[in-house]
Amino acid sequence: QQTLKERLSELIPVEMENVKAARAEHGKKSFGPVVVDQLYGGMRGLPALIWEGSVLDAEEGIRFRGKTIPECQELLPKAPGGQEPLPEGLFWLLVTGEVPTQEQVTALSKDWAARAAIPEFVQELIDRCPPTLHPMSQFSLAVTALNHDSAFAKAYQEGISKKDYWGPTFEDSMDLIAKLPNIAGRIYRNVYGQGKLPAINPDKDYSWNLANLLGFGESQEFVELMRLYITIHSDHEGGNVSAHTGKLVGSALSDPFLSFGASLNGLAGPLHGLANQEVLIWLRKMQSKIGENASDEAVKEYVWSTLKGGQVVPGYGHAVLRKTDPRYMAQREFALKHLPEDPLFKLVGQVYNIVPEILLAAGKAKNPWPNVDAHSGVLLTHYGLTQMQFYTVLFGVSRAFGVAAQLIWDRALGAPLERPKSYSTNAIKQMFKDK
Ligand code: FCX
Repeated sequence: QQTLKERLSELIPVEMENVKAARAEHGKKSFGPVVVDQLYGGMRGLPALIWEGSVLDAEEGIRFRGKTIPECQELLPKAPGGQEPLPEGLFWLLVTGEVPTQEQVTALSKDWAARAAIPEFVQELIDRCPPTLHPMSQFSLAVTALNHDSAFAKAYQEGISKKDYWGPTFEDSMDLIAKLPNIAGRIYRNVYGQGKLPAINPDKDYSWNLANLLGFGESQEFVELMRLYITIHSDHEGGNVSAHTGKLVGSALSDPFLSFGASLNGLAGPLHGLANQEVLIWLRKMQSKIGENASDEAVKEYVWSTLKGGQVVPGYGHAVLRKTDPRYMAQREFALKHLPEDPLFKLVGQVYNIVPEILLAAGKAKNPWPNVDAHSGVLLTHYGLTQMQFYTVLFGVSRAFGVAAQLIWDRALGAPLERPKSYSTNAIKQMFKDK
């Protein structure tokens, strides 16, 4: 049976030809005009990047290599007795565009377990962080420090040829993903005082090991949740802050650890990945203000008070999506199956029935529907992972899959340094003054 690296080495020359052909045929075609408002408006809708792993449709949501989330749930290999896809298979799909066999997925689990140890100085670095330092800052610090042993950085210093960049990038990407559970687990246990970190079990899958390091290895349902969670949070095409940052930094030939460390700093922002923490904080504040089992009227009033206070309703809206996020729906279905009576899940459902109408009435948000972050915290809370400040770390573990897959392809296809053009307001005024 072929390893991922062997399969990749076959696919790279084919894909190089594919890209060459696409550029020869379409290279000079136009997407249409770029207007000044797009420069001021966060580049919304500006076609600017190549991202192979996934493409987002505003109405339908994400597809990983052309496959919807329900299709991935159906097609990707599962753990014995499990129903959710193994993220190992999703990574294989993101990298190759192909669905792996059960054996190939098992081999990836073993490979990652073998690479999982983190250097002692990184352990010490994490241990020396004060528990008051946000888990995302600790996470980013530790990932950045892994650059110490980067195969790519070393090969570059030794004068590696451009055409071979992808090899050490692949090794670093595999190491990166493999080491994240040990980093996340260590941060969790340090900050929340949950005892000593257990060892990685080489006979178990990635999600089981992650769950176990966090102290939830005994809960089959939590392990299943992690499999689903990592799968749906892995990738969301290239323009979101964490994905784009990773690609951008990687374009300077910074190694995957430096690139993904930068991704994490973007994911840590409240309009992006930190929103899953913000949702839970917001729901808890709501409960303390209007009580549990509050009426629809009271919830409505609370939502309006958030908007009137000049704050966003966390977990709602999206820069690109215009319908309910299928990642929200996948989590809702998980909840309906495993925790239909959970009071906080019921509140999330109640909020879902109320918020979109209010956001529409308020008339600003282009998308009134919930995104992925509106649901994840409730599931984690249900199983006892109640420390909201840790939630974005799990998003970060997942997002490594998508960013790493693209970094490998960027180096394989010789993606150049990113350097878009910027203008000052005065330059724009000058440029268009007579037009
Ligand atoms: N609550 C209140 N106001 C909202 C809103 C919300 N949930 N969503 C958008 N708006 C407001 C914007 O703040 C903006 O107001 P302004 O004109 O005063 O600046 C206006 O509506 C237009 O914004 P819009 O074009 O719809 O949205 P953007 O593309 O600018 O921003 C995000 C998209 C996601 C940042 C925005 O919807 C938001 O702030 N949502 C809440 C935070 C959140 O859930 N983020 C997570 C997103 C994602 F899933 C992830 O990355 O994890």
